[in-house]
Amino acid sequence: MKDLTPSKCTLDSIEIASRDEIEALQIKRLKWSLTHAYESVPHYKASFDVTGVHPSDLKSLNDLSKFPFTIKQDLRDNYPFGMFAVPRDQVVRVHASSGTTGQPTVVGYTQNDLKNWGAVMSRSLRAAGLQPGDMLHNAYGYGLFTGGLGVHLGADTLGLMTVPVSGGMTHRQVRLIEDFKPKGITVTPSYALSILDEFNAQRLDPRASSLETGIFGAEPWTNSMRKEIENAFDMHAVDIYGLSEVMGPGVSMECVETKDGLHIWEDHFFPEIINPETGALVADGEDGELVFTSLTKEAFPIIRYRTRDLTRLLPGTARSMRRMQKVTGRTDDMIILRGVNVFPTQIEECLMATSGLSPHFQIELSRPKKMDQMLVLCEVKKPEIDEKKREIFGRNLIDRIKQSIGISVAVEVAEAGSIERSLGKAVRIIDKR
Ligand code: DLL
Repeated sequence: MKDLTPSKCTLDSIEIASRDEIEALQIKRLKWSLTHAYESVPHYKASFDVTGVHPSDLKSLNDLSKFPFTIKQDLRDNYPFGMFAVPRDQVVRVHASSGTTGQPTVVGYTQNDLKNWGAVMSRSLRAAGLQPGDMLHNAYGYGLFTGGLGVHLGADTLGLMTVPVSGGMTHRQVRLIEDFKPKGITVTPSYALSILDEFNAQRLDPRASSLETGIFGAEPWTNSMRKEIENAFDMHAVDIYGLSEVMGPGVSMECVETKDGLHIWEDHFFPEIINPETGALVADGEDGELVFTSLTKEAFPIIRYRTRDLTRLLPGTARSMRRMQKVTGRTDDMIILRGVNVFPTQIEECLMATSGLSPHFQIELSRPKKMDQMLVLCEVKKPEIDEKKREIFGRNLIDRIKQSIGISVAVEVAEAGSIERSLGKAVRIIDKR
């Protein structure tokens, strides 16, 4: 793999500013953001008033913890445009969540918001080793989902040549990578695996492709998966995080030179970590739920939004801004199996460490005889593996899960290609309880 470390002189000065400078900017912007939300969004006025706080109570960054949280239900209750803080005619773009688990949530952007999104997203692409003039294959879905258009905006800002292929038609994805020879790819890690399968199906060597860096996010993935993808394509694999309520992709980004967690673009998004049960703030370095407050957003300011994503905050390394560790999972994806907390990423770790199995998997939960049971559905890596061998691989996985997570599960090892392939975010859990 080539060294893609960006030259320091290409970075925005704030990326390598002192902590004092960053915090001075944050407090100034935070005061503006709280006031803007309070004065322009009835929901925030009501929730601040009920809690007995006013934007003028914010004297230091620590005072933010006095302000009330915002949760997904608040956004649903204000569907579609009730949380917008500017007149409708200043909103130049909307995005929305899929709404598969209830009322969709709608977010909006002013012209200035798009400019800022383009700036943080462009920073993220540069952190992955891309430079103006490079070509990017963008396989995140275009549409209401923020992935495709968000990345595209950053790529335009940085000056990349973007191939806006979106998700799906995997055969064509491989064709375009072979013919156009992009340097970078933006895609969910699970869909990257489907593209990898297609390379193999077409008897093309993915390591010989032009790809040098891949920017993977929108779903949790492990360091074991990073190794798998890096080896398969002979390229760097870095993590990108974001959520539509806060902006979209580009809230935080891993740097290609360190790959040690994601630097949060703290000049636009202020992070906190709380205990998900009590809501109390926890110190940097401790695990908990990530909470974000936007510092510059005009159309859709968001105050202390509970992301439900679990991680911890760490000091800066490649950049001055704090890092968040790779997200382990969401509070709502946590499976409690006979008293043990389990995340799909832990199953992924075990699967990747078991030889003979492909990285595609799903988890089926059922409750026969009032006891929760977990069945891990996976498949062999290579075609034409006989049943006896499949049984051995399955047993190995059962043992590994028992040893490392401490739970007893059932495993079904199917033929290669049997597990449903992802075209975007993978569906990991099938809950039949
Ligand atoms: O997934 C935005 C995005 C697009 C991020 C492309 C990165 C790349 P939503 O659809 O609103 O937005 O989903 C947000 O996805 O709260 C996390 O649970 C999860 N998620 C996003 N990025 C990561 C990541 C986009 N790198 C939700 N690791 C978030 C783990 C992630 N989970």
